[in-house]
Amino acid sequence: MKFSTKAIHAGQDADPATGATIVPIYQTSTYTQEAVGVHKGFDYSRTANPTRRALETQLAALENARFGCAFASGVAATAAVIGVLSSGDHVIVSDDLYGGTYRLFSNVFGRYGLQFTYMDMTDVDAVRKAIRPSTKMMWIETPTNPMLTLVDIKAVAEAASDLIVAVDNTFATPYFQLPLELGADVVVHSTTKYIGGHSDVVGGVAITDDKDLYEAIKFQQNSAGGVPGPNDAWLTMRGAKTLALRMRDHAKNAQAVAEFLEAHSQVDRVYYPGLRSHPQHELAKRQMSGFGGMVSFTLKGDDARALGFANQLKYFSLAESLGGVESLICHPARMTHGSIPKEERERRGLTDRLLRLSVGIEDIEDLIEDLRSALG
Ligand code: P1T
Repeated sequence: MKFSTKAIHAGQDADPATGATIVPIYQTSTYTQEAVGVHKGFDYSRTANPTRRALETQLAALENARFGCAFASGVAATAAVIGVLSSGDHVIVSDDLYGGTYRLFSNVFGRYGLQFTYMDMTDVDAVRKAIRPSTKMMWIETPTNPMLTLVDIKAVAEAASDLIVAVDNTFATPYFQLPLELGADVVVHSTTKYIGGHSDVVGGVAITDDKDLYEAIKFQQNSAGGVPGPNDAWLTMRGAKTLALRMRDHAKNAQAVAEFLEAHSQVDRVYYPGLRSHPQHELAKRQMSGFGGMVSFTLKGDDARALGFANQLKYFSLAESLGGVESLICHPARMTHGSIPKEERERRGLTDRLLRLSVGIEDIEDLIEDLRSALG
């Protein structure tokens, strides 16, 4: 099966009970058993629910994997993957990543004795040298949020050999990047973003083809219980059916926006892997089949100018999150990445002047006109 066929059919056979063509929302917490332990494979909805299972099957298929665990948010999925580790274990993490992931690692799991080293994972030799006897996992975000830096998944996976390699594939989506095929062991998504695609539901998923790792994540899912309800699972599954269509338009629009910004006299720097000026454009072409819908940039002038610009846009709403059909603009330093200390942020290039666009799938002429008039 090809990508969109899987998005529309994997896990989504007609309902065995009623013949409903579309997977029903099984709004139930529990299941009547014929006798103790005799049931149809479901006994309690934290453990398993048919609507959630359909979503898990659909999303695993999109990453060419067998197993998926859905969660109530992206950070809940991240927490479940980190939850397979034990106190004293060490994780190497790419040093530019979503602020909420940084906060979860440093301020929650750090207190439980897990150790995190944040580093520039574009330097694979340095990554190899940072491996200690206690290192158990590599955590890669690529492209990174918000600097759109790439990590060479294949090279890091080779350096990591017997470690667990986890990739947050939220920005690229499986439509443009398949980390498991490049040697990663587990993929995490905030399905709140492109997979759900309509900014109307929060969710996450962890996907793997490794049965033991799946069992360990599934144990976390059931034990810590951060599962999505059936309504949220259903909305996410509906959104994911059109992932390919949306991603093609997101990428086409983002390329046009990035090129427009790069050519504008008021713009200082543009970060988009699809630009020839992106330092890792060649890696992007090799590792991804498209460059995604996120564009970051700095304007000439100070941060007050950047904020003023953001407020003047008509179609780009000033909002956190990304990946919906509508365009958004965000000021990462004050919004999504505010939990990262300023010094560390700035070391990564995430200054107070940086703006991040989630380029939607509106007509590109309207988006460019909006940017042009706010820049003017
Ligand atoms: O928000 P949640 O569904 O819990 O997902 C967390 C998350 C994980 N990974 C990446 C790469 C993310 O970007 C996010 C969430 N990010 C935003 C809300 C944002 O605006 O960047």
